[in-house]
Amino acid sequence: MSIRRALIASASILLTLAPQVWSQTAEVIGNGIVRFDASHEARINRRPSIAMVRQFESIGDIVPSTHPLAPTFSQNDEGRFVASIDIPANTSLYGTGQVAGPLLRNGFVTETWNFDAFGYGLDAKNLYTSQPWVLAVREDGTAFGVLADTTERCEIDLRDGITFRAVGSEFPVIIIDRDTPQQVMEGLAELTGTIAMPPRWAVGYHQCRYSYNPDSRVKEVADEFRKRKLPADVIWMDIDYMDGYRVFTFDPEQFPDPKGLNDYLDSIGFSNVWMIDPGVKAEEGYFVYDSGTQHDVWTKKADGSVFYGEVWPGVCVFPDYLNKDVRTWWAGLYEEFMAYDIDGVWNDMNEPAVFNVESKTMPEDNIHNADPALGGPGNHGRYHNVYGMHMIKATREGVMAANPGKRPFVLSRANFLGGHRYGATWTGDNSATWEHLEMSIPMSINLGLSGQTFAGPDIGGFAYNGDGELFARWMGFGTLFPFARGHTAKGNIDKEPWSFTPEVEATSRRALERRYRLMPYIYTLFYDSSQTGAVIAMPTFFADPTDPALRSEDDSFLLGSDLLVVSRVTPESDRAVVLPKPVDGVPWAKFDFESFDGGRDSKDTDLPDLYIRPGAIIVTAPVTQYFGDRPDQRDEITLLVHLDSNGEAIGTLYEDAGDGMEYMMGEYLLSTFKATSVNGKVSVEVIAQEGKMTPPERTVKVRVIE
Ligand code: MIG
Repeated sequence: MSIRRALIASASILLTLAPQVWSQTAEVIGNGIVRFDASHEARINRRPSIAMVRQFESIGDIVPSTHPLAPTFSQNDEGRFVASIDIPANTSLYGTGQVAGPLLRNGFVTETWNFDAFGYGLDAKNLYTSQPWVLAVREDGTAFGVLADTTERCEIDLRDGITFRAVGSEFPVIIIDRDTPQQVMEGLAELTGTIAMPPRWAVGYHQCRYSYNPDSRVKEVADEFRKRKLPADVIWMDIDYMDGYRVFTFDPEQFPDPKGLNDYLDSIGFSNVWMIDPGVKAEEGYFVYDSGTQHDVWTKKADGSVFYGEVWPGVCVFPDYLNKDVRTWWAGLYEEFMAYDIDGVWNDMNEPAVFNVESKTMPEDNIHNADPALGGPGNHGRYHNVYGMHMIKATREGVMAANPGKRPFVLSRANFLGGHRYGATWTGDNSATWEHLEMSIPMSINLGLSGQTFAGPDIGGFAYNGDGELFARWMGFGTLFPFARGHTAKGNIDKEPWSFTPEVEATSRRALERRYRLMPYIYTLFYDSSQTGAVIAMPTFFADPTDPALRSEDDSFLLGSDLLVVSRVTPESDRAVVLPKPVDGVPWAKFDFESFDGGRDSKDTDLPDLYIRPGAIIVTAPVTQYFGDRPDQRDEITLLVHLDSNGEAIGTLYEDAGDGMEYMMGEYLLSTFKATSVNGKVSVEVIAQEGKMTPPERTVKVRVIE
């Protein structure tokens, strides 16, 4: 280990006092969770963790070599600090954040460096978010996770075991070793937190484009959804609503009355999300610039002067979100903004993207006046990957202060491990190609396996036009991702569900109706995730981690543990997909919503096949056009029941007001349904109920799936 030798050589005095101070350390910080440091000195000088919810203290040290996965630490020729973990044969690797290519990550090398990757390909090394984390599943289905706790640029090399090579100081490695991959993911949530429970509208379908403008076009699109009975909850305002791309302003010609627009949208059941970027136009007389200058919030260059970079508005300055006072200032800007009845905020370009430099971001020697709790002042290289994360932390605080008592919704393009605590994310500027359609499944799944489960792609693809077939297929399964939003780039053809053919519109409607029928189930998954860290869209192998045949299956995914979504990701739509094995002789059962719509659903081969797990009850409800349309889908529910080999099935339903924080005070209802078959007759009872909400009077239908 060359680092140890180097340190010994330069610190001979310590060597004579206590040579053992140089050996690796290992401390237990949770159930099955051990943190390793390269040395006692590295442990003492360790930088604060930004990924984790708190600085976990040791609850007992162990001898590192007694741990089967103990990393080896070293320093390489390029000066990077290296941590390597040997893995048992036939271990499957996942996670590593927002990565291009297939689900199974063995053999890949990626790097954590948030990057504005417009038009990225299958071989992209780094995209918009960074998650230095690997989920490893052993041959027998037991699992462990490895977290390299560094914010610096870090290579993740999965060609031979697991190796992290990071710029900057020695970082600790945290290993979570548990029985199942699900338990490892819950362990990651113990360290890095869970997603917050979103408002129910944000779990609906979102319609976006770059950009809907002027405001009359926004209304037109929203109206069209209602007229055509295409369920949707949210419409998005991209940058062209701003006055010359100045954040927190509105174009006086195109968006003269944002409140009026939002109120109109609200009257037809649409929530709204508006974009805010980090680049602030450097222009005297512009209130955000003047106020920021007065509060000295701009990120500085190495020489201490303000850093200027070009983005949409021209020459800009960039708030130093790593500083608490700056975050407070930024949060304060949302008070007036949200008062236009804005519901949600979209923070884009926060890698940060900078146009007029080769690196496409700030110089790495820029200086952030970071809080002591984050590690104190340091250069941009060190804080680059957490710049966007702290932007949305501040945005979220501002949104919450402006709309007290409401659940915030923030979407961010850049983020870091643990940043799922502050906002949802999407997979950036993908393309309207079959390759990207296919890749959108594993990319979203690996993001979820890296803590960011509230995620999804631009449905339909951002760059290029694509065609109706591609769009229909993408809507088919894309509407079943946790974050479901259609989007497209400027200059492209219209890409609303009705923009292609009547057939494409019909497929889109069926896909949207499926999401809204499944809304009680999906909303329950969000609740579970917010409580335990459970991943919402999981890889199919989570159904049976012991089955090697499922380990690289990435055309399908599990939406919660009870619903398998099998998509057709090639134009030929005939690719074979491996299904989970029957459970005690009972296969996963294919179902559709045929009985609800006279057979249209099942015959549409652009829609994914849906399967229910043996022993599961999936709670569905009649279609609504939006949240609040049919208050909260509580007056009628249909239980989809697939009995196991004992003739039983179980499912849960979480209900609350759909917004607000009262649910945290017990204002919710969590019901557990149990179905039992006796002499061929299936009966269902509520076997447990939790929460203070009064159970509603409602029709409960039961549909047995075989
Ligand atoms: O450089 O705001 O990824 O979703 O539509 C383009 C315009 C800036 C990039 C985002 C995209 C958004 C677009 N933005």
